[in-house]
Amino acid sequence: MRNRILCGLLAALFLTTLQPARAQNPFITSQFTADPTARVFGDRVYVYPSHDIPCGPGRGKIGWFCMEDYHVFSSANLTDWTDHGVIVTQNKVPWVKPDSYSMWAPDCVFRNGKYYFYFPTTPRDTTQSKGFRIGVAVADKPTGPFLPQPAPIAGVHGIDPNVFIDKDGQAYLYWSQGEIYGAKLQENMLALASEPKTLGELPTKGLKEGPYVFERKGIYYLTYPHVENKTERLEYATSTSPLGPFTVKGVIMDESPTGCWTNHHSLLQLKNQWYLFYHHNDLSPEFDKNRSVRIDSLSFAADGSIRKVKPTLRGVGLTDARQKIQLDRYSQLSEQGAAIAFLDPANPFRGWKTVFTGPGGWVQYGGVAFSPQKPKTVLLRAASATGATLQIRLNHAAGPILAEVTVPKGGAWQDVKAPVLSFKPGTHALYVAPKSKEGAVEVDWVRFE
Ligand code: FUB
Repeated sequence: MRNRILCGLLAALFLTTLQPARAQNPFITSQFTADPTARVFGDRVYVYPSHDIPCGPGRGKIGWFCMEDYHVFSSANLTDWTDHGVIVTQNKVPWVKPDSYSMWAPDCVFRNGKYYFYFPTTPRDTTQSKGFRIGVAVADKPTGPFLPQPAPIAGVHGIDPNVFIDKDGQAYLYWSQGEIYGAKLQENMLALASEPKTLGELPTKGLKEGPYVFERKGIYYLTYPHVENKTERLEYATSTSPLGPFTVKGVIMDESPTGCWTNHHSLLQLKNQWYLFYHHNDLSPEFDKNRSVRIDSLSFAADGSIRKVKPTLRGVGLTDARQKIQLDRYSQLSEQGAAIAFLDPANPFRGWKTVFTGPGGWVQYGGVAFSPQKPKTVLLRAASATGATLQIRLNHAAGPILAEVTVPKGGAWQDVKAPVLSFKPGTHALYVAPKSKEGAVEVDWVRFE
Protein backbone atom coordinates (compact mmCIF):
# COMPACT_ATOMS: atom_id res chain seq x y z
CA MET A 1 0.00 0.00 0.00
CA ARG A 2 2.82 2.40 1.01
CA ASN A 3 4.71 1.65 -2.22
CA ARG A 4 1.56 2.23 -4.23
CA ILE A 5 1.06 5.61 -2.59
CA LEU A 6 4.73 6.51 -3.22
CA CYS A 7 4.53 5.44 -6.89
CA GLY A 8 1.35 7.48 -7.29
CA LEU A 9 3.03 10.53 -5.73
CA LEU A 10 6.13 10.19 -7.92
CA ALA A 11 4.06 9.75 -11.09
CA ALA A 12 1.96 12.78 -10.20
CA LEU A 13 5.09 14.87 -9.51
CA PHE A 14 6.68 13.82 -12.82
CA LEU A 15 3.57 14.53 -14.86
CA THR A 16 2.72 17.87 -13.36
CA THR A 17 5.98 19.82 -13.01
CA LEU A 18 5.82 22.81 -15.36
CA GLN A 19 2.27 21.88 -16.36
CA PRO A 20 -0.38 24.46 -15.57
CA ALA A 21 -2.45 23.38 -12.58
CA ARG A 22 -6.08 24.42 -12.38
CA ALA A 23 -7.43 24.42 -8.94
CA GLN A 24 -9.59 25.97 -6.27
CA ASN A 25 -8.57 25.03 -2.71
CA PRO A 26 -6.00 23.71 -2.41
CA PHE A 27 -4.72 25.62 -5.43
CA ILE A 28 -1.62 23.50 -5.99
CA THR A 29 -2.52 19.84 -6.32
CA SER A 30 0.62 18.49 -8.01
CA GLN A 31 2.73 18.40 -4.86
CA PHE A 32 2.55 19.22 -1.16
CA THR A 33 3.07 22.94 -0.50
CA ALA A 34 3.01 25.09 2.64
CA ASP A 35 3.82 28.56 4.01
CA PRO A 36 2.75 30.47 0.88
CA THR A 37 4.18 33.94 0.39
CA ALA A 38 2.34 35.63 -2.46
CA ARG A 39 3.70 38.66 -4.28
CA VAL A 40 2.59 40.62 -7.34
CA PHE A 41 5.43 41.10 -9.82
CA GLY A 42 4.33 42.76 -13.06
CA ASP A 43 0.97 41.40 -14.13
CA ARG A 44 1.25 38.03 -12.37
CA VAL A 45 0.92 36.73 -8.85
CA TYR A 46 3.92 34.65 -7.76
CA VAL A 47 3.66 32.25 -4.86
CA TYR A 48 6.80 31.12 -3.05
CA PRO A 49 5.73 28.24 -0.80
CA SER A 50 7.65 25.63 1.15
CA HIS A 51 7.69 22.20 -0.46
CA ASP A 52 6.78 19.29 1.82
CA ILE A 53 7.80 15.83 0.67
CA PRO A 54 7.18 12.47 2.32
CA CYS A 55 10.08 11.42 4.57
CA GLY A 56 11.73 8.09 3.87
CA PRO A 57 14.83 6.08 4.71
CA GLY A 58 17.77 8.52 4.51
CA ARG A 59 15.38 11.34 3.73
CA GLY A 60 14.42 13.46 6.72
CA LYS A 61 13.01 12.39 10.08
CA ILE A 62 9.91 10.19 10.03
CA GLY A 63 6.91 12.00 11.49
CA TRP A 64 8.43 15.46 10.99
CA PHE A 65 8.72 18.06 8.20
CA CYS A 66 10.81 17.00 5.23
CA MET A 67 11.67 19.86 2.86
CA GLU A 68 14.59 19.86 0.45
CA ASP A 69 13.86 22.60 -2.09
CA TYR A 70 11.56 25.40 -3.23
CA HIS A 71 9.42 25.76 -6.34
CA VAL A 72 7.81 29.00 -7.48
CA PHE A 73 4.29 29.13 -8.97
CA SER A 74 2.61 31.95 -10.85
CA SER A 75 -0.83 32.89 -12.11
CA ALA A 76 -2.47 35.74 -14.00
CA ASN A 77 -5.97 35.00 -12.71
CA LEU A 78 -5.62 33.10 -9.39
CA THR A 79 -7.24 30.10 -11.08
CA ASP A 80 -4.61 28.72 -13.46
CA TRP A 81 -1.23 28.17 -11.81
CA THR A 82 2.08 27.37 -13.50
CA ASP A 83 4.83 25.54 -11.65
CA HIS A 84 8.16 27.09 -12.73
CA GLY A 85 10.13 24.30 -11.09
CA VAL A 86 12.84 24.27 -8.44
CA ILE A 87 14.50 27.61 -7.68
CA VAL A 88 16.65 26.77 -4.64
CA THR A 89 17.67 23.38 -3.28
CA GLN A 90 19.53 22.31 -0.14
CA ASN A 91 22.33 20.65 -2.14
CA LYS A 92 23.32 23.79 -4.00
CA VAL A 93 23.65 26.38 -1.25
CA PRO A 94 27.25 26.52 0.03
CA TRP A 95 26.41 27.17 3.71
CA VAL A 96 23.49 24.72 4.00
CA LYS A 97 23.67 21.22 5.52
CA PRO A 98 22.74 19.24 2.39
CA ASP A 99 20.81 16.47 4.13
CA SER A 100 18.91 18.61 6.62
CA TYR A 101 15.60 18.63 4.71
CA SER A 102 14.72 21.81 6.56
CA MET A 103 14.05 24.38 3.83
CA TRP A 104 11.24 26.06 5.78
CA ALA A 105 8.97 29.06 5.08
CA PRO A 106 10.49 31.53 2.54
CA ASP A 107 9.75 35.01 1.18
CA CYS A 108 10.70 36.88 -1.98
CA VAL A 109 10.77 40.64 -2.70
CA PHE A 110 11.72 42.88 -5.60
CA ARG A 111 14.18 45.73 -5.08
CA ASN A 112 16.36 47.77 -7.43
CA GLY A 113 15.81 45.47 -10.40
CA LYS A 114 16.55 42.22 -8.50
CA TYR A 115 14.46 39.53 -6.80
CA TYR A 116 15.64 38.59 -3.30
CA PHE A 117 14.56 35.17 -2.05
CA TYR A 118 14.90 34.67 1.74
CA PHE A 119 14.86 31.17 3.18
CA PRO A 120 15.53 29.59 6.59
CA THR A 121 17.38 26.32 7.01
CA THR A 122 20.05 24.40 8.91
CA PRO A 123 23.66 25.49 8.38
CA ARG A 124 26.49 23.04 7.66
CA ASP A 125 28.61 24.69 10.33
CA THR A 126 27.01 24.53 13.76
CA THR A 127 30.15 25.44 15.71
CA GLN A 128 29.12 29.12 15.94
CA SER A 129 25.51 28.46 16.91
CA LYS A 130 22.88 25.72 16.72
CA GLY A 131 19.56 26.06 14.94
CA PHE A 132 18.24 27.74 11.86
CA ARG A 133 19.87 30.58 9.91
CA ILE A 134 18.36 32.69 7.15
CA GLY A 135 19.93 32.99 3.72
CA VAL A 136 19.27 35.02 0.57
CA ALA A 137 19.38 34.04 -3.11
CA VAL A 138 19.24 36.72 -5.81
CA ALA A 139 17.78 36.64 -9.31
CA ASP A 140 17.00 38.90 -12.26
CA LYS A 141 13.59 37.32 -12.76
CA PRO A 142 10.93 36.16 -10.26
CA THR A 143 11.37 32.60 -11.50
CA GLY A 144 15.15 32.65 -11.21
CA PRO A 145 17.77 31.42 -11.73
CA PHE A 146 18.46 32.39 -8.11
CA LEU A 147 22.07 32.68 -7.00
CA PRO A 148 22.46 31.88 -3.29
CA GLN A 149 24.74 34.08 -1.20
CA PRO A 150 27.77 32.23 0.21
CA ALA A 151 26.77 32.74 3.87
CA PRO A 152 23.57 33.30 5.86
CA ILE A 153 22.63 36.80 7.06
CA ALA A 154 24.91 37.81 9.94
CA GLY A 155 23.16 38.34 13.26
CA VAL A 156 19.96 36.51 12.31
CA HIS A 157 19.08 33.21 14.01
CA GLY A 158 15.64 31.74 13.40
CA ILE A 159 12.99 30.82 10.86
CA ASP A 160 10.21 32.29 8.72
CA PRO A 161 11.83 35.36 7.13
CA ASN A 162 9.52 38.09 5.89
CA VAL A 163 10.61 41.33 4.20
CA PHE A 164 8.60 44.52 4.17
CA ILE A 165 9.65 47.59 2.17
CA ASP A 166 8.13 50.78 3.54
CA LYS A 167 6.92 53.74 1.45
CA ASP A 168 10.15 55.63 2.22
CA GLY A 169 12.17 52.78 0.69
CA GLN A 170 13.48 51.36 3.99
CA ALA A 171 13.38 47.57 3.99
CA TYR A 172 12.79 45.52 7.14
CA LEU A 173 13.45 41.85 7.86
CA TYR A 174 11.18 39.98 10.28
CA TRP A 175 11.69 36.46 11.53
CA SER A 176 10.82 34.22 14.45
CA GLN A 177 12.50 32.09 17.05
CA GLY A 178 10.26 31.80 20.07
CA GLU A 179 9.58 35.54 19.77
CA ILE A 180 9.07 37.59 16.63
CA TYR A 181 11.97 39.88 15.71
CA GLY A 182 12.41 42.76 13.29
CA ALA A 183 15.37 44.80 12.04
CA LYS A 184 16.18 47.26 9.27
CA LEU A 185 17.90 45.87 6.19
CA GLN A 186 20.74 47.58 4.41
CA GLU A 187 20.15 48.98 0.92
CA ASN A 188 21.82 45.83 -0.53
CA MET A 189 19.05 43.69 1.09
CA LEU A 190 21.69 41.20 2.25
CA ALA A 191 22.67 42.46 5.71
CA LEU A 192 21.03 44.01 8.77
CA ALA A 193 21.21 47.77 9.21
CA SER A 194 20.04 47.78 12.84
CA GLU A 195 20.11 45.56 15.91
CA PRO A 196 17.27 42.99 15.97
CA LYS A 197 14.31 44.20 18.03
CA THR A 198 12.01 41.78 19.85
CA LEU A 199 8.43 42.65 18.95
CA GLY A 200 7.46 41.94 22.51
CA GLU A 201 3.90 43.21 22.74
CA LEU A 202 2.49 39.97 21.29
CA PRO A 203 0.95 37.13 23.36
CA THR A 204 3.54 35.63 25.69
CA LYS A 205 1.95 32.18 26.04
CA GLY A 206 1.86 29.75 23.09
CA LEU A 207 4.17 29.52 20.07
CA LYS A 208 4.27 32.49 17.68
CA GLU A 209 6.00 32.31 14.31
CA GLY A 210 5.58 33.11 10.60
CA PRO A 211 5.46 36.95 10.71
CA TYR A 212 4.01 38.75 7.71
CA VAL A 213 4.04 42.57 7.76
CA PHE A 214 2.25 44.99 5.45
CA GLU A 215 1.01 48.56 5.49
CA ARG A 216 -2.47 49.80 4.63
CA LYS A 217 -3.73 53.37 4.98
CA GLY A 218 -0.92 54.28 7.39
CA ILE A 219 -1.49 51.26 9.65
CA TYR A 220 1.32 48.68 9.92
CA TYR A 221 -0.08 45.17 10.33
CA LEU A 222 2.03 42.43 11.91
CA THR A 223 0.25 39.16 11.21
CA TYR A 224 1.42 35.85 12.69
CA PRO A 225 0.35 32.28 13.51
CA HIS A 226 -0.07 31.73 17.26
CA VAL A 227 -1.04 28.73 19.38
CA GLU A 228 -3.68 30.19 21.67
CA ASN A 229 -5.32 26.81 22.22
CA LYS A 230 -4.03 23.56 20.70
CA THR A 231 -2.99 24.41 17.14
CA GLU A 232 -2.02 27.56 15.27
CA ARG A 233 -4.48 30.24 14.32
CA LEU A 234 -3.71 33.44 12.41
CA GLU A 235 -3.72 36.64 14.44
CA TYR A 236 -2.69 40.23 13.93
CA ALA A 237 -1.44 43.31 15.72
CA THR A 238 -1.13 46.88 14.46
CA SER A 239 1.18 49.83 14.90
CA THR A 240 1.95 53.25 13.49
CA SER A 241 5.50 52.20 12.67
CA PRO A 242 7.11 49.08 11.14
CA LEU A 243 8.96 48.02 14.30
CA GLY A 244 6.14 48.75 16.71
CA PRO A 245 5.15 49.02 19.45
CA PHE A 246 2.26 46.81 18.27
CA THR A 247 -1.21 46.37 19.77
CA VAL A 248 -2.77 42.93 19.49
CA LYS A 249 -6.03 43.25 17.55
CA GLY A 250 -7.60 39.88 16.85
CA VAL A 251 -7.87 36.67 14.87
CA ILE A 252 -7.70 36.47 11.07
CA MET A 253 -8.40 32.75 10.81
CA ASP A 254 -9.38 30.22 13.46
CA GLU A 255 -7.59 26.90 13.97
CA SER A 256 -7.77 24.54 10.99
CA PRO A 257 -10.93 22.39 11.06
CA THR A 258 -8.82 19.57 9.59
CA GLY A 259 -6.54 19.62 12.65
CA CYS A 260 -3.45 20.80 10.74
CA TRP A 261 -1.16 21.96 13.56
CA THR A 262 0.57 24.71 11.60
CA ASN A 263 -0.84 27.51 9.57
CA HIS A 264 1.30 30.08 7.76
CA HIS A 265 0.10 32.87 5.56
CA SER A 266 0.60 36.03 3.56
CA LEU A 267 -1.77 38.77 2.45
CA LEU A 268 -2.00 40.36 -0.96
CA GLN A 269 -3.99 43.11 -2.62
CA LEU A 270 -4.84 42.59 -6.27
CA LYS A 271 -7.16 44.88 -8.22
CA ASN A 272 -8.87 46.26 -5.09
CA GLN A 273 -9.44 42.84 -3.56
CA TRP A 274 -7.40 41.47 -0.66
CA TYR A 275 -6.56 37.79 -0.40
CA LEU A 276 -5.28 35.54 2.36
CA PHE A 277 -2.86 32.79 1.31
CA TYR A 278 -2.51 30.06 3.93
CA HIS A 279 -2.26 26.29 4.26
CA HIS A 280 -4.18 23.26 5.48
CA ASN A 281 -3.45 19.59 4.83
CA ASP A 282 -6.13 18.72 2.25
CA LEU A 283 -4.01 16.22 0.30
CA SER A 284 -2.79 14.49 3.45
CA PRO A 285 -5.61 14.41 5.98
CA GLU A 286 -3.83 11.83 8.15
CA PHE A 287 -0.44 13.57 8.33
CA ASP A 288 -0.26 17.33 8.86
CA LYS A 289 3.40 17.74 7.86
CA ASN A 290 2.39 17.28 4.21
CA ARG A 291 0.44 20.45 3.63
CA SER A 292 -1.37 22.26 0.81
CA VAL A 293 -1.70 25.94 0.04
CA ARG A 294 -5.02 27.76 -0.19
CA ILE A 295 -6.41 31.22 -0.99
CA ASP A 296 -9.51 32.96 0.27
CA SER A 297 -10.77 36.52 0.02
CA LEU A 298 -10.16 38.89 2.91
CA SER A 299 -11.67 42.26 3.75
CA PHE A 300 -11.19 45.14 6.15
CA ALA A 301 -13.81 46.97 8.21
CA ALA A 302 -13.98 50.78 8.00
CA ASP A 303 -11.80 51.12 11.13
CA GLY A 304 -9.02 49.06 9.51
CA SER A 305 -9.70 45.87 11.44
CA ILE A 306 -9.43 42.61 9.50
CA ARG A 307 -12.64 40.60 9.15
CA LYS A 308 -12.17 36.95 10.09
CA VAL A 309 -11.67 34.66 7.08
CA LYS A 310 -13.57 31.39 6.91
CA PRO A 311 -11.65 28.75 4.94
CA THR A 312 -13.48 27.55 1.83
CA LEU A 313 -12.92 24.82 -0.72
CA ARG A 314 -14.15 27.00 -3.57
CA GLY A 315 -11.36 29.48 -2.98
CA VAL A 316 -11.11 32.43 -5.37
CA GLY A 317 -10.99 33.14 -9.10
CA LEU A 318 -13.50 32.32 -11.79
CA THR A 319 -13.80 28.92 -13.42
CA ASP A 320 -14.22 28.99 -17.20
CA ALA A 321 -17.33 26.94 -18.07
CA ARG A 322 -15.33 25.21 -20.84
CA GLN A 323 -12.80 23.89 -18.32
CA LYS A 324 -13.35 21.01 -15.92
CA ILE A 325 -15.50 22.33 -13.06
CA GLN A 326 -14.54 20.39 -9.95
CA LEU A 327 -17.83 20.37 -8.05
CA ASP A 328 -16.08 18.76 -5.09
CA ARG A 329 -14.46 22.18 -4.40
CA TYR A 330 -17.99 23.40 -3.76
CA SER A 331 -19.38 26.69 -2.47
CA GLN A 332 -22.15 24.82 -0.63
CA LEU A 333 -22.98 21.17 -0.05
CA SER A 334 -26.20 19.71 1.33
CA GLU A 335 -25.92 18.37 4.88
CA GLN A 336 -27.39 15.04 3.82
CA GLY A 337 -27.31 12.99 0.65
CA ALA A 338 -23.96 14.26 -0.68
CA ALA A 339 -20.34 13.88 0.36
CA ILE A 340 -16.81 14.45 -0.93
CA ALA A 341 -14.21 11.68 -1.22
CA PHE A 342 -10.81 11.13 -2.84
CA LEU A 343 -11.04 9.63 -6.35
CA ASP A 344 -8.24 7.27 -5.37
CA PRO A 345 -7.40 7.20 -1.65
CA ALA A 346 -4.02 5.65 -2.53
CA ASN A 347 -3.14 8.69 -4.66
CA PRO A 348 -4.69 11.91 -3.28
CA PHE A 349 -3.06 13.91 -6.10
CA ARG A 350 -5.76 12.57 -8.43
CA GLY A 351 -8.22 14.81 -6.60
CA TRP A 352 -11.72 14.42 -5.27
CA LYS A 353 -15.21 13.45 -6.39
CA THR A 354 -18.73 14.44 -5.34
CA VAL A 355 -20.76 11.45 -4.19
CA PHE A 356 -24.54 11.76 -4.26
CA THR A 357 -25.58 9.09 -1.81
CA GLY A 358 -29.32 9.51 -1.49
CA PRO A 359 -32.35 11.80 -1.28
CA GLY A 360 -31.79 15.48 -0.64
CA GLY A 361 -28.23 15.60 -1.91
CA TRP A 362 -27.04 18.65 -3.84
CA VAL A 363 -23.92 20.68 -4.51
CA GLN A 364 -23.53 24.31 -5.51
CA TYR A 365 -20.39 25.69 -7.16
CA GLY A 366 -20.08 29.47 -7.60
CA GLY A 367 -18.12 31.64 -10.02
CA VAL A 368 -18.54 29.74 -13.30
CA ALA A 369 -17.85 32.08 -16.22
CA PHE A 370 -19.87 31.43 -19.41
CA SER A 371 -18.92 33.14 -22.66
CA PRO A 372 -21.63 35.02 -24.62
CA GLN A 373 -22.10 32.05 -26.97
CA LYS A 374 -24.49 29.35 -25.83
CA PRO A 375 -22.66 26.05 -25.23
CA LYS A 376 -24.27 23.14 -27.07
CA THR A 377 -23.41 20.34 -24.70
CA VAL A 378 -22.60 19.59 -21.10
CA LEU A 379 -20.09 16.87 -20.45
CA LEU A 380 -19.94 15.05 -17.14
CA ARG A 381 -17.43 12.49 -15.86
CA ALA A 382 -19.56 10.28 -13.67
CA ALA A 383 -20.18 6.75 -12.42
CA SER A 384 -23.31 5.04 -11.11
CA ALA A 385 -23.78 1.35 -10.40
CA THR A 386 -27.56 1.64 -10.68
CA GLY A 387 -27.83 4.45 -13.24
CA ALA A 388 -29.10 7.93 -12.38
CA THR A 389 -30.13 11.26 -13.89
CA LEU A 390 -28.54 14.47 -12.68
CA GLN A 391 -30.07 17.90 -13.10
CA ILE A 392 -27.80 20.87 -13.58
CA ARG A 393 -29.49 24.15 -12.74
CA LEU A 394 -28.36 27.74 -12.86
CA ASN A 395 -27.57 29.24 -9.45
CA HIS A 396 -29.93 27.37 -7.07
CA ALA A 397 -32.53 24.64 -6.52
CA ALA A 398 -35.26 26.66 -8.25
CA GLY A 399 -33.03 28.06 -11.03
CA PRO A 400 -33.56 27.26 -14.72
CA ILE A 401 -32.53 23.74 -15.74
CA LEU A 402 -29.38 23.93 -17.87
CA ALA A 403 -29.29 20.21 -18.61
CA GLU A 404 -30.42 16.76 -17.52
CA VAL A 405 -27.69 14.18 -17.79
CA THR A 406 -28.41 10.48 -17.61
CA VAL A 407 -25.55 8.39 -16.27
CA PRO A 408 -25.99 4.84 -17.58
CA LYS A 409 -25.90 1.87 -15.26
CA GLY A 410 -22.43 0.39 -14.59
CA GLY A 411 -19.85 1.23 -11.94
CA ALA A 412 -17.07 2.50 -14.24
CA TRP A 413 -16.22 6.16 -14.82
CA GLN A 414 -17.64 7.43 -18.11
CA ASP A 415 -17.96 10.74 -19.95
CA VAL A 416 -21.66 11.43 -20.40
CA LYS A 417 -23.08 14.17 -22.62
CA ALA A 418 -26.42 16.01 -22.74
CA PRO A 419 -27.70 19.02 -24.70
CA VAL A 420 -27.76 22.41 -22.96
CA LEU A 421 -31.47 23.32 -22.62
CA SER A 422 -31.31 26.91 -21.44
CA PHE A 423 -28.54 29.45 -21.13
CA LYS A 424 -27.64 32.83 -19.71
CA PRO A 425 -24.22 34.38 -20.44
CA GLY A 426 -22.18 35.75 -17.56
CA THR A 427 -20.91 34.40 -14.26
CA HIS A 428 -23.19 32.06 -12.37
CA ALA A 429 -23.27 29.26 -9.85
CA LEU A 430 -24.06 25.71 -10.88
CA TYR A 431 -26.48 23.70 -8.76
CA VAL A 432 -26.28 19.95 -9.33
CA ALA A 433 -28.59 17.33 -7.81
CA PRO A 434 -29.92 13.89 -8.73
CA LYS A 435 -33.39 14.02 -10.25
CA SER A 436 -35.87 12.34 -7.88
CA LYS A 437 -34.81 9.54 -5.54
CA GLU A 438 -32.57 7.67 -7.90
CA GLY A 439 -29.53 5.54 -7.07
CA ALA A 440 -26.12 6.73 -5.94
CA VAL A 441 -24.03 8.60 -8.48
CA GLU A 442 -20.50 10.00 -8.35
CA VAL A 443 -19.23 13.01 -10.30
CA ASP A 444 -15.60 13.84 -11.02
CA TRP A 445 -16.13 17.04 -13.04
CA VAL A 446 -18.53 18.91 -15.33
CA ARG A 447 -17.72 21.05 -18.34
CA PHE A 448 -19.54 22.82 -21.15
CA GLU A 449 -18.60 22.74 -24.85
O1 FUB B 1 7.02 24.74 7.20
C1 FUB B 1 7.81 24.55 8.33
C2 FUB B 1 7.35 25.45 9.44
O2 FUB B 1 6.00 25.15 9.79
C3 FUB B 1 7.29 26.91 9.07
O3 FUB B 1 8.53 27.52 9.00
C4 FUB B 1 6.38 27.39 10.13
O4 FUB B 1 5.93 28.68 9.93
C5 FUB B 1 5.31 26.34 10.07
O5 FUB B 1 4.40 26.57 9.05
